[in-house]
Order: sequence, then C-alpha cells, then structure tokens
Amino acid sequence: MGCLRIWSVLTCLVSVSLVVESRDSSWGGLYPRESASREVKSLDGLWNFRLSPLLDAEKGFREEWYAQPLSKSGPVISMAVPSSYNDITQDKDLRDHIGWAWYDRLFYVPTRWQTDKQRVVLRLGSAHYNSIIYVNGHSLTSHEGGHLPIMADITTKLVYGKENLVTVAINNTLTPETIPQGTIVEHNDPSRYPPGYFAQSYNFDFTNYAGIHRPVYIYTTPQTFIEDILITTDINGANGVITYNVTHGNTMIGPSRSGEVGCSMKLLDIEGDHVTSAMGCQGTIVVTNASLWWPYLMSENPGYMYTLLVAVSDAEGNLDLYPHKVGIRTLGWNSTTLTINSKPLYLRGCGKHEDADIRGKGVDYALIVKDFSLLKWLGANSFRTSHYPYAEEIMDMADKEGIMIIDESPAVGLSGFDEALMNKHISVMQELVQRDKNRPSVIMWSVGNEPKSNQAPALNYFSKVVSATKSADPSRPVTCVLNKPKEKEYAASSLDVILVNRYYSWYGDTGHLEVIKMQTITEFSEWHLLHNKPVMISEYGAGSLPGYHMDPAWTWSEEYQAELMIRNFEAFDELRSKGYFVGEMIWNFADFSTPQGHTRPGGNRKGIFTRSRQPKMAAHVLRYRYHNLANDTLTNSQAPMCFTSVLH
Ligand code: BDP
Repeated sequence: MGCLRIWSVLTCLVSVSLVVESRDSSWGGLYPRESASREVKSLDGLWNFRLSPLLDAEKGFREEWYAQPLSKSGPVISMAVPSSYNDITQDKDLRDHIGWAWYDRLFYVPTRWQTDKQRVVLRLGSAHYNSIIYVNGHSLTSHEGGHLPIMADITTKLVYGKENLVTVAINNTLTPETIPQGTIVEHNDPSRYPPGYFAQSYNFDFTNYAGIHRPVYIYTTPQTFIEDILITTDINGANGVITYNVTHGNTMIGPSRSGEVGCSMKLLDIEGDHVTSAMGCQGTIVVTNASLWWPYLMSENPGYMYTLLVAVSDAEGNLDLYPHKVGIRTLGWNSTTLTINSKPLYLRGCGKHEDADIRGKGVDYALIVKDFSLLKWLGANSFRTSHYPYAEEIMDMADKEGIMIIDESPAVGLSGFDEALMNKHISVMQELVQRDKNRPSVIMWSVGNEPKSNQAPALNYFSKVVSATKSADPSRPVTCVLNKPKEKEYAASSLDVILVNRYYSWYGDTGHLEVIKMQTITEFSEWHLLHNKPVMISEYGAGSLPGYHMDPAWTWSEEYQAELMIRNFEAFDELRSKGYFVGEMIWNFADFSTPQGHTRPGGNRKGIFTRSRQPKMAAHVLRYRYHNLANDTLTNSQAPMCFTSVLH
C-alpha cells in the first residue's frame, strides 16, 4: 500500500505532464506592467482550494477536476493567493500535506479585448513546486520549480465577456531529481506505521512551504508585442552607456511579419523628464552626465534609475509599449576585489528567507516594505536570496533602494551530480538569469548553497553549471556558497568569488567564543591562498531566544549571539586589512520556520530580528557595525555620513 501510494505521487508528476497541451514554460516573460498599450488585471484574492486525498494522489486528474469549478466536484475551502497554504488553517493534514493541491477561481475578460484583437497572457510569479495550469479546462502549461515565473498565452482559450475558469494543480513532492532535492521515506513496518505511511525528508533547513506564492496576473499586449529586453550598461567618463536589444513576437494570428516591425526608445529620468531617444531594436544610448546607480550609503542618491520606454510598432503602426527601469552601473572583479562603478565594494549584509507567519512564503507587500526599512536601519547594503530566487516585487525594491543582491538558485544542499541533474540545474540558472538579467541590484549569481561539493563529480558538474551561467550573463561574477573543508572541495575552482558559511563556536567548539577569531582568520586566509580569489563569509551566527539573557554569555542567550558576532567582527577586520575579504553576511536576518526538530525551538532562531521583525540585542550590535563600516568605505567624493545620524 505504502509503495503504491508513493508510486502514485511520483509517477503522477511524470504522467500528468503528458497531457499538458503546451509543455513546460521556462520563459516567464517580462513582468506584467501597465502601459498605454497593455492592461494588467490581478487575479489575487480568495481562490477555491482542495487537496488530493492522501491515498489517491491522481484522483483530481482521473476525475478531471479542472473541467469545471472545483466546488462542483467536491468540498472546497477558501485559500489566499498569494500565500503558502500550509499555515492558513488549523488543519495539520493541510500543513503537512505532500502531493497535489488544487486551486481555482472564476474571472471575467471584457469583450473589448477580443474586438481590439489583444493577445492575453496569464502569469503566475511562482507556484511551488510542480504546477499545471488550466484555463477553461485546457491544460495550457506546466512548470517545474517553485521560485520562478510561469506564463501562458491564453488568448484563444478565453470566452470573452463571460466567466472563465483558471485551475492550478500544484505538487510539492521533492525527489532526488528535483531542485532542491528531497526523498520520500516509506515506512513499511505494519507494526509501527499505518498502511501507506510515508514522510517527505529534505536536506535543507527551512520549511518546504507550498502554494501559489506570488501574484497572478492576466495582461494584454497587441498582436505584435515586446517579448524581451536585454539591457547592459557601461560608464565612459561622465557619460553612461546603455546597450539594449529588444526582441519581439507575433501572435498566431496571421503570418509573422517581423521584417516590418520597428523599435524606438525614449529614455526618461527619475522625474519622468525626457533625456534622449533612439531608433532600432538594438542599439546604444549615450547618457551625458549620467546619474549612476549606487548602493545604499555609497551615495546620497542611491538606487537611481532611468526609465527606458520601449516601443515596438507593426506595419499598421500599432504600438506595444513597455517601461523598463535602467540603473547605470558597472561591476568589476579580480583576484582580490569586487568593484561597483570602479569603487571597491565591501558587502555588509544578511542571509534572508521569504518567510512569515500565516502566509509562509507568500508575497506580502507590508513585509517587503518592513524588511527594506530594517535593512536600511541596519546600514546593510546587500543580502543573498538564500536559498532560492525571491519575488520580483522584492527585487524591484532592491533596485529602487540600492540594496545589492547575490541572486541564488534553488539548488540548496545538492548531491549526486549526475548529468540529468546538471542539465536541470543549468536550465534553472538560465531561467533565473533570464528573469533578473537587467536588475542593477543583482551583483552576483549564486548557483547554489552548500552542495556536497566534497564529492568528486562536483568538479565537472560545477565547472559546467558555472560556465553555462557565465555564457548566459558574462557581466556578473558567479559564485556558489560552500561549506565543505577546502582541502577536499571541488566547486571552488570554478567560481569567481569564494563564499563560505562557517559557524565557529556554534556547531563546533560550542560555548568557546574565544576561538572564533583565530579559526576564522586561519580558514579564510587559506581559502584565498588556495584559489587566489576574493573571499567572503556568507553565513555565520548563533541562535538566540529573545528575552533569554545570561552573562557571561551562554548558548541561546542574546548575549551569546551578540558576543559571537563581535568576535567574528575582530576576525573580519583583520581579514579586510589583508585586501581580499569582500564581505560579511549574518545568518539570519530574521527567525524563520523549519521542519520540526530537537535543535530548532520554534524554527531557526539565528535571526537578529524575531520572526515578527522586532530587534534582538544582535540587531543593535550589527547596526552599530554596519553604519561604522559604511562611514569607512565612503570615498572622498561622497558625502560622509555621521554615525550619530543612526541614532534616533
Ligand atoms: C547553513 C545553511 C542554512 C541553515 C544554517 C543553520 O546554509 O540554510 O539555516 O546553516 O544551521 O548551513 O542555521
């Protein structure tokens, strides 16, 4: 029975994809933005929801739950979109569900969209992990992977001026072939477990939240439409140089007439005033006396962005318009240093999670604003999207606020390293680059976190994944976050910058804060010596229970967490003086949810903020340091910021 049950979960992933009319969408398209030619309609809100029965994973497919509203085929509950479904109700089975979950809702499309011959696109910011999207009973697309957008052209499947049905089936099962990986553990001993009993296990330290996590939109474009825009920037003296390449598409209506398509660009400044214009679908725009994109606290005016108003017109003069933000900046890296606009960078940041109570990994605008407010309060200039790509709404804020991003793939804790996994990993990197390639905030790609890179096949595997990422985007350095001992480590040689996670005096030498400085200096000097590359610490930290105090410091007390940080700072300062140590990121920005376990009291408590974003003592300590570091790294040409300005 147990075996049958698991077979059913796993084969379901394979077999249902065969019935999808148009297969896996790996190009999520440009973010839905309104313009004079594009209408955007949100489908967020309360959807209908039902789980597949635990012992009959394929029931929804067999009974074609997508063919009519879910409420007609059985009981439904209301489910918030966007949100994870796990923590929304009091139902433990929903929280811990493994397998298919079904969502649907009705929506209208105006007849005018048909009269105006509009192309209509459905786009989900993400759905975790495998998803199949249906409109009016047609299976339109499927997508594997939980943190990147899904798009489908739904023009011909709609009933205009009437009710339409969108259905989304989502499966959160992780296997050794998924990214990230997981295992379904069967328990076949009938004297200890009920029939069919199984559990999902995975090798990462955060809850595998599931659901429609990001906004759902439908939007229109004309039949000839802007498909993608690639933007790179350079600096030439006081001038900025924007190089662009616009690709356009044509709907199935009529033959492609791409030869007759023309492009024109208008560049607007931050106030919306016209700066300059250009013609042609590819080209270069020179911006005289350009305002550059600078990180937070490296300029009085961080995050400056122009708007490139892209226009594509067809033979009849129908226009498609798309406003695209552009931050002009350059990145550089060598064996010791990272630079932005030719100035050396020191990353003062955090590892984060998309995580909150009730909504799990669902996009929450209030939380986004709060987190950026806290990052700025801290004086942080960066974070890593540990351990998966974050929502585009978060990335937009990072661009705007001048917060630099190490943009990480969902490849957390990988092992095995066979060719199939490698090809999937490469596709994920290409999808991520495709989505975030034009963002000034993204200063580095991270292909993963803590792979088992002590396994010999990791050498070939990472050299291929890194080089595929570099060919997708040669303009940014590529890294992978490592934790294996440097003596037997096969990924580092492929990377541009070495990022290492280390928990001295927490997971080893617990209670012995006095060894941190020595061990950190020794280890990071050796990484640099071995690979002749810039190095940084991408995670360090200790758990603390807010309000638990103990002096002298004792594990889990706020004092222990704070002192562990201060001891690390002593090491970081010495390493910085050697000239190759390019950053520090505390683990973690806030406490977050993990699977239940005896080392995780209510989740991972290494946050410097609580899960509800209140500061622990550690946050004040970090704030003092980061603002001081910001003052240190200011160049003469930029206005110094007094530390007193961080005091209220
Ligand atoms: C690191 C992982 C991170 C964990 C952290 C920890 O990268 O996901 O949450 O350890 O143990 O190894 O707190």
